[in-house]
Amino acid sequence: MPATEPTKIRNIAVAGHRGVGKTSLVEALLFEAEQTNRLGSIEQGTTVSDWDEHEQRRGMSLSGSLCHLEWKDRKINLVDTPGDAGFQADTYAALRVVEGVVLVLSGVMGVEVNTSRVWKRAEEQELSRVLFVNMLDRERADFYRVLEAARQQLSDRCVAIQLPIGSEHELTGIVDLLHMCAYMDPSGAREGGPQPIPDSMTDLVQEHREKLLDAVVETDEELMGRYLEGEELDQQAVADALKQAVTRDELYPVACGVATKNLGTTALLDLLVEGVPSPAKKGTTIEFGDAKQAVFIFKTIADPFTGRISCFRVLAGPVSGDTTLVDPRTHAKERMGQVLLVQGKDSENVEALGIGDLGAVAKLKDVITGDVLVDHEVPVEPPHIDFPEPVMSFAVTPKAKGDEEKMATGLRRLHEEDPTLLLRRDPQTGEQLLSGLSQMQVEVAVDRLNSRFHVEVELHPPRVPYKETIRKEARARHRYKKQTGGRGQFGDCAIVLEPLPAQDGELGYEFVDKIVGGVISQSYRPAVDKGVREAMEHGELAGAPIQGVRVLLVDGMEHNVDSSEMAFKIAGSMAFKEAYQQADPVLLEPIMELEVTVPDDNVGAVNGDLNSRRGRLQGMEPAGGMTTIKAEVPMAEILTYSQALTSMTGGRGDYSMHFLRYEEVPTHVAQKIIEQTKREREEARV
Ligand SMILES: Nc1nc2c(ncn2[C@@H]2O[C@H](COP(=O)(O)OP(=O)(O)OP(=O)(O)O)[C@@H](O)[C@H]2O)c(=O)[nH]1
Ligand SMILES: [Mg+2]
Repeated sequence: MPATEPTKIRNIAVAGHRGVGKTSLVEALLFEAEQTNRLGSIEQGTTVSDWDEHEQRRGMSLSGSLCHLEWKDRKINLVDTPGDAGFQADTYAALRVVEGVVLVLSGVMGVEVNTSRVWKRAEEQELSRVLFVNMLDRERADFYRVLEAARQQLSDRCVAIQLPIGSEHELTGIVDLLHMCAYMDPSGAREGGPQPIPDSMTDLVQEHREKLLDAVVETDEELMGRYLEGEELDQQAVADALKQAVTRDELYPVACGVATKNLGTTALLDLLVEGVPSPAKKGTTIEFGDAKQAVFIFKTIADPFTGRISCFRVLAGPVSGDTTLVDPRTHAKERMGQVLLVQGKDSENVEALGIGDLGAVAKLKDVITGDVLVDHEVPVEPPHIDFPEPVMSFAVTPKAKGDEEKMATGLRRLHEEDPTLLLRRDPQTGEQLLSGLSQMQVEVAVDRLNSRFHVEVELHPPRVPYKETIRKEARARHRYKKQTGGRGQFGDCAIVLEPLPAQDGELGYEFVDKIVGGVISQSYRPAVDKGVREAMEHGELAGAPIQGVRVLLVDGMEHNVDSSEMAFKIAGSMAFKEAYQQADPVLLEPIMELEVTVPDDNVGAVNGDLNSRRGRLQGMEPAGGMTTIKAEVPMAEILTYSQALTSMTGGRGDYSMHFLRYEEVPTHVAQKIIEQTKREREEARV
């Protein structure tokens, strides 16, 4: 099979909030395009893209999944991405290898937190966007309400390109406003050909067809002229202008349907082919110098049996099997043994993949997600994917003694799959800490350790990543001196600490050399900085790292025989500790942005509970019998929220949270943490 021409490829990420039907939609698209023979379901664990046993057990996507289909002589690559906040690494990576995004929304819930997050990312990457309002068969679903919400909250350039016929359980089909035809509900079978638009829809269709035409011609002057002169615009001219507008991010068509019934897939596939740019048209921003062959690795699967599988996008090519490429990051040669076409968990060998295509390769040696491989070493800067920082840490221990190494190896492999999952040793307590974006992400990692690497581990209560900072200026001088027998030690420095305001929400550190007259030699000054940095790793209050400090080195003294870097490092460290105590040190805690969706009846109880967790209510949005509550809550108070929410709502509530910023811990709470740290330190000492 020859490589597909870039003009004939469409690369699409299917993204959106948790549980809006992305995987079901991908399943329906594959089925409609006759790539599969039956429509799998989440409930039965039979979808192509949620193939992992943990995904099937939990009924949700946990990682990105690559699929492909053919439609009207075009190859459409689909990356089904997870909607849950804990698994966003794959979503963000997928957005680097596509030209377009199908943003799926629930017809009941409309624009949700992750809808907006994905939108923002897509905007940053200048990706073409199509919205798909799903679940229109559900009670309280309302296409027009969701369309309005998208126009208000995402962009007023969102415009309906399809309309539902009927609503909720009386939904019978959809209208394609571009081709002016209808598709009737196939109830899970293949969709069948276009039908005439039912008479009952005439007025609505006319109104929205006009809005669509207005929006399209507004982006095309020539077409606008013809339109204003009253010319009947032909189908092709409108479709062409629409595609240009979508390519330039000037228009966001809003499609609709019911994924689980396979309703709306024909019109959506047509739209992806006609309305979304190919790699030839939009291309990639990832650098590959003058390489003739180049690939970008956007996903790694750590399989204990087949070894590592790396999913890639071809930047320059074609790239065929048996090619050797080089990774400029490691300078290692990497053999692309067999190039694979991926369909969920299945793959088949292909001779070659052309520019813009997505595929995979097994058993590369040292390649990680984010690497660019090239045919000869060119100085390329691999793109920065900007993965979210892990925010939650749990201590982990293997259940069986002696499994430490096995646990660490397994977790390292899982980190290759998901860069937001980190294992590190707490230098203070010696514990192994597993950090991630959410409790569920860490729990899934534990499940996978067991099923794939056969290590059973225990998770201990998560630790809150406190920080410390100062509120006022302070000065201290320390002399470190040992001058008895043999070579002595002498270092003396005076430093001033000042609060350093956060930049872009990040607290930093600055060291400023203010020495005049050479009272300390140039060569010893960096040692003071080093000593200060060491002291800042563990603050006095809770052993947390200190940030948001500017240190001025203002004075000091040296001894022409006994001074050394070591002596100045110790002097710097001691001076810092002394000054720190006088600088009004305070404890900072992470604040999470929480979004809880609960049945209307539970709103009172949930709000009351959030209040007792020091939560601050930011807003409430009722939609279709459920209310979404937005609040800011300290991470420390919400570490074990899932059980509480389940018991308050009888299992009908759902929540997601993201790290927002650091804030000062209120005094009465801080006091308890400081005392607790003190006790732990004393216990550690005995
Ligand atoms: N009634 C109805 N249910 C749907 C529809 N689409 C999906 N569902 C159901 O909604 C649930 C979630 O569907 P998924 O396809 O897993 O949603 P997702 O967006 O992939 O979820 P995550 O990957 O976990 O973010 C499943 O129970 C589906 O059967 C729809 O159009 N109508
Ligand atoms: Mg999914």
